[in-house]
Parts: sequence; structure tokens; C-alpha cells
Amino acid sequence: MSDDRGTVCPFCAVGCRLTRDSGRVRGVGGPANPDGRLCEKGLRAFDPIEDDNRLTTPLVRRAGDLVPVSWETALDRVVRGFEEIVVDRGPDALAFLGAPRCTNEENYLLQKLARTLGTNNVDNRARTCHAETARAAKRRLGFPATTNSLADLGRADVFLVVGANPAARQPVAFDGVVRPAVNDGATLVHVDPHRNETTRLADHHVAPRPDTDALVVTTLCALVAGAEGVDESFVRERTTGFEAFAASLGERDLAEDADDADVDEERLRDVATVVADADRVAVLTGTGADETATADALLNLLLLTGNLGRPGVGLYVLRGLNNEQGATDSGCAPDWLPGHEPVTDADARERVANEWGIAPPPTPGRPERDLLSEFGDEIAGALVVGENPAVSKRDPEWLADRLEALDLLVVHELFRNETTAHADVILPVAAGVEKNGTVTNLDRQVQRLRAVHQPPPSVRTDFEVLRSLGYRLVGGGFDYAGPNEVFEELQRVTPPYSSLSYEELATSSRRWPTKGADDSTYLYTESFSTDDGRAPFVSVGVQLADSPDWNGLRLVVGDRVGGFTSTAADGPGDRLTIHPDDADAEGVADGDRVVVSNDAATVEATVHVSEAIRPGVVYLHADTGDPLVRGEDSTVGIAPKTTGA
Ligand SMILES: Nc1nc2c(c(=O)[nH]1)N[C@H]1C(S)=C(S)[C@@H](COP(=O)(O)OP(=O)(O)OC[C@H]3O[C@@H](n4cnc5c(=O)[nH]c(N)nc54)[C@H](O)[C@@H]3O)O[C@H]1N2
Ligand SMILES: Nc1nc2c(c(=O)[nH]1)N[C@H]1C(S)=C(S)[C@@H](COP(=O)(O)OP(=O)(O)OC[C@H]3O[C@@H](n4cnc5c(=O)[nH]c(N)nc54)[C@H](O)[C@@H]3O)O[C@H]1N2
Ligand code: SF4
Ligand SMILES: [Mo]
Repeated sequence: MSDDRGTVCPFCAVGCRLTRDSGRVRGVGGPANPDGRLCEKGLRAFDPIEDDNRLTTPLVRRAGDLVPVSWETALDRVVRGFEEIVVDRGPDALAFLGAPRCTNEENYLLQKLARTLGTNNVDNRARTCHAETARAAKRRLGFPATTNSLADLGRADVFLVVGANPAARQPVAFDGVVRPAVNDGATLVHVDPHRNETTRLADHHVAPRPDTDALVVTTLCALVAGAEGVDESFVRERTTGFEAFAASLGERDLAEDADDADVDEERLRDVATVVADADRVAVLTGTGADETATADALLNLLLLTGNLGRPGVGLYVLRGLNNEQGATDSGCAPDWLPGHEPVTDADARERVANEWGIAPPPTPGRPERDLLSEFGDEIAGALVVGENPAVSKRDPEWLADRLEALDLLVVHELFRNETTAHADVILPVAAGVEKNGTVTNLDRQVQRLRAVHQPPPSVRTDFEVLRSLGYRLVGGGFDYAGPNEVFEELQRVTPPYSSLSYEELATSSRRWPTKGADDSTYLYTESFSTDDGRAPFVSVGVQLADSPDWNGLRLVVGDRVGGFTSTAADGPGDRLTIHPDDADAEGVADGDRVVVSNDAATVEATVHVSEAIRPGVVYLHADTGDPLVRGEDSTVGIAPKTTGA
């Protein structure tokens, strides 16, 4: 089965197009990969779904065991169970977790199901990676999204990459856009306590203490202001709050801030000069820097230097999952309706109510993190679509208990995983390359998915399952012929999507919000999408994170992998990277087996002495290190592993 436009890679938010001919995966030129390039992962896009372990029949738990049943029996069980919970406990006893691996239409149906049943308890997993940065962008600029396009990114003179490794994580975008620009003379600044593939291309590597990025970036703001880098007309015409911001900068002791972050002030001065002198600066941020203070500081820097609202500048939220942007656009958020409209906004609720015939509840639901805590308590039933909440940067045993405590856990899945182990109903579904619909990548590009692979015979799409559940639990509002009808409804209640067309997307993708022929390459050309059209500065009261115990060793983890996307190249590994000075102080050497521990957990690792990590910090792969970072304090102790213990 092949198609000359193929479909969208299911593995990351870059959104490359691909297809398969005679068993070989092949890139197809698309907006994110114009030359048809794919990364190693994309080339293996079909491997997992052809696994023998694929779920092929619905399963229902009976007397403790999961037994194969018909679709009718499985759906009956879900409908009866959810109805009982709504009657006995009210709709807020239900939780809906979806679906950054699913289409916009599926996400829309999931949140519509939650809200028409009477609860805003709907969230999506993507909010665990880039939530704070996206929220800061929405609050201050207008949309929780990347401001410019990937194609446009190549025009930047300076790339400031903070807490991310796009060379390895968004490889096609990095190799297709950033690398050529840097080879052509653009400057790459990488801010990360640990060297990674991205650092290799960097002109400047700033390695601050973890969680001090807001200090570092605020210091940069002060230095840029001192180096005549302020774009005065931009600040005057497009922003508010500059005076107070400038005053707050004036109060800072730069030498002290640099010292707290433990970065060389001269190095920061060099970076500030590069930023001040550049015509176009783009900021790229990842999971290592997803904090409100950091996002606010980065936005201050972009506003100060006039690097928003024109080509070759802006904020790039380096999203991870392939429809992470679209899941939130479509309304899978407890406080936002489709189009990021607050559920507390009566006009927005009315727009949705006119379409649905049922008004969504006016008070925000709970975010995923809180919902998980309430499983078995306030929450009795959950519908989980395309995510694995049992793996959530929290104590796995505690999570298992929470999932087990639900009266009814329903999971749409391709495979058995840590979450399905606790499910009462498992519904086997089609994978991304087996279905139709739309997804939205990290630069707001809305693309059509096409089924280019045949799913196992008894499997249904998430769309079909959600439509059946909606029809049976709520009624006629779920009577859709296909994804096109859902997309058209989504457009009517989602202003940024209003001028797209499902038909047109079949042959040409578009970036939201399109304005006529203009493809919204960059947002905010004339004004910001805020109440007064201006973007506010946020004055800094930057504080170090609580308990900055710089005497201990701080743990940083990275290279997170989703089970669905991991490849041998991602290999978890249990290497503990440690700076030579710290290795000496701890009395450990390269190759030693050690135990790494804190109040939260104890894990084993093999010492890797390297200057890739800054002093005072040790680095572990997330798969190994995550149990240690579930607490607030990620200070760890190291001890030799005693044999036989
Ligand atoms: N091959 C592959 N690619 C993927 C994925 C995959 O599973 N496999 N997953 C996708 C997903 S879902 C996501 S979210 C993205 C993640 O992509 P990234 O956000 O790039 O994630 P990491 O590679 O873990 O890089 C995070 C970096 O943050 C650094 N860091 C940690 N703490 C701090 C800090 O306090 N300050 C600063 N400045 N840096 C810090 C770490 O050292 C690390 O280098 O990747 C996507 N791409
Ligand atoms: N401990 C720990 N926690 C983490 C991370 C970590 O590395 N370690 N990473 C964090 C990050 S960055 C992210 S993005 C999240 C990722 O978290 P998740 O998205 O929850 O994890 P995955 O295992 O990548 O994907 C979840 C499931 O989706 C299924 N799936 C794939 N396609 C479809 C589909 O079309 N429909 C349906 N119904 N299911 C589908 C896969 O089989 C897989 O089991 O986890 C976060 N939490
Ligand atoms: S960069 Fe991302 S979207 Fe492109 S081929 Fe690789 S995994 Fe797929
Ligand atoms: Mo992610």
C-alpha cells in the first residue's frame, strides 16, 4: 500500500512525511523534510507495529484475568461502568487522559466526550514535557506554541538552545535547518550542564548549575541592555512593563548571579555581545528548561531585543510527541477548550455549547498529575488513550497502586505495557500509520495522516472507538461519518484552525492560524494576541531553586524515551557521568560499579569520568535516573557497590 504523499512519521513532533514501498520505508518531501530526509527512527517507523505482541482483540478483566471478548462485550462493559460512576459519584469522578500520539480529531472527540459527560477532567501527556514554556508563551504572547516556522529558523543569525538536544531529538529539523545555517556562519549557543550532540556544533557552551537558567538568562538581559542591544522602538511600540523590568535588572548583582549559576561572567559577556549584535535571534527550548521562570526570562530576552514577530527570530518550543501541539489545540486540557480558550470564559463556552447542544462545565478540571494522585479516591474511572501513565517520573510502585485503585480503567493500546497491566478493559487500536486524520507538528503545521499500513483485522481506530463510546454515552452529537466531519466541527469552535480546509490539507499542509494566502510563517507580525495587543515584560525576582545544596552532587537526567519510540540507539544505559574533580573527591574511578541514592530511591550505575558534565553535577539516562528525581531535591550520594550486597 503506498501513496505518493505518504503519511506523517509517528515518532516525533518534527512531522516528517514518509511512506513504505515494497517493505522499505522512504521519506516523502513534506514541509518539515522538503528533501525527503528521515532520521534513523523514522526509517524504522513500521517496526514496532509489526511486532508479534500487537494487541488484536479486546480484553476484559474477569476474576482477575484479562480474557478476550467481542467488541460489543468490551464496549458494553465500558459504557455500563462509566454510566454507573456518573450516576453514583458524578462526572468529576471520571478522568480522560489522551492523546499526543493520536490525531486532532481523536483528541477533539476525547475532550468532547469528557465535557459532554459533564467534566473538565481531561488532560494530555504532552503537558509533562513543555507545559510551562507553552503556558508562558500563551500568557504573554497569545498562543501556547512555537512562534515561527522551521523553514524560517534557517534565517536566524543566533540560535540559543536551552535545556535541549535537538541534534539527537529532532534530528531532521536540526540537520536540515540549524546545522547548515551554523556552517554558513550563524552562531549556536548551547546552555546545558551536560555536553551532548548539540554541543558539538556550538560556538559557545554555557554549563550552569541545574535550575539556574532563569538567573543566567536574566544576567544576559542585563548584559545585552548594557551592550546597547535593546530594540527601543520594538520595546516602545510592542511591549508593556519595560520600566519596571529595567529597574529590576538594575537591582541585580551580576557578579553574584553568575557566581550562583557558577558560570564564567566573561563567557556570558561574549554571548550577550553576540545576541546584542545579531539581527535575528531564535530561542529553542526543551525538557531540561521547562520552568516558568526560565520561560519568562527567555521571553524577556526576545522582547528586549525585538526578536519576535518577524522572519528568522522567535521562540521554538521543541515539542516531543508527534501530535503534542495538536492535542492541546484540540482541547485536551483541563482549563482550555479547543483553541486554548479558557473554560472560565462564558463566550467560549457558549460557542462550544451552540455546537454540542450541551454546555461544558464552567470550572477547570484537574491536571493529569493531580488526577493520578486522586485515582481510587476522588477519581473512580479513567479512559486512557495512547499514553502510559504508569511511567510518569513518579514512584512506579505508587503509580501502580493508584491505577489498581480505580474501579474501572479503560486503555486504548497497541501493546501491553505498564498501564494495561492494571486495566479492566483493553481496546486494541490502530497505529498512526494505519489511520486517517490530521496532526499538528512543532511549528503549527497541520498535516493529513493517511493509512499506509493495514492494521490487524479486528483492530479499530481510536476515532471509531471514541465515536462509539460518545454515541452510546452521550448521543447523537457523536454521529460522525468520518474524521473530516470532526475536523470541520473542530474548526467551528477552534479559532486558529478556522480557515483551514480538510480537503485542501489532502494535497497541501497549512500552518495555523492561516490568514488568506499567508501561511502564518511567523506569528505576531503586527501585534500580539493579548488583550491590548502588546507583550508584557515580567520583572524578575529570580530566586535560586529552594535547597540549593551546592555541596552535594546534583543529578540531571536526560535522553528520555517513550517506550513506543525507543530504539537500540536510545539504549537506556546505566552510565553515571561524573566530572574528574568530583570523581576524585568521591574516590571513584572510571568503570567502577556504584550505588546512587537519595531519599527517593537507590539505583546502580557504572562510573564514567568525563568533562562532558560540569562539576557538582552527575548525569544519568532518564530510564535509570528517574526514580531518583521524583522528589523536589535531586541531590544524590554515591557509594561503591559492595559485591554480594
Ligand atoms: N531518539 C528519540 N528522540 C526523541 C524522543 C525519543 O524517545 N527518542 N522523544 C521525544 C520527546 S517525547 C521529547 S519530550 C523530546 C525531548 O528532547 P529534549 O528536551 O532535547 O530532551 P533530552 O535529550 O533529555 O535533553 C534535555 C537536556 O536538558 C539538560 N538539562 C537538565 N537539567 C537542566 C537544567 O536545569 N538547565 C539546562 N539548561 N539544561 C538542563 C540535560 O542535560 C539534557 O541535555 O525528544 C523527542 N525526541
Ligand atoms: N520515568 C519516565 N517518565 C517519563 C519519561 C521518561 O523518559 N521516563 N518521558 C516523559 C516524556 S518526555 C513524555 S513525552 C512522556 C511520554 O509518555 P507516553 O506518551 O505515555 O509514553 P509512550 O510509551 O511513549 O507512549 C504511550 C503509548 O502509546 C501507544 N500508542 C502509540 N500510538 C498510538 C495510537 O495511535 N493510539 C493509541 N491508543 N496508542 C498509541 C504506545 O503503544 C505506548 O504504549 O513520558 C514522560 N514521562
Ligand atoms: S525527525 Fe522525528 S518526525 Fe522526522 S523522521 Fe525522525 S522521528 Fe520522524
Ligand atoms: Mo516528551
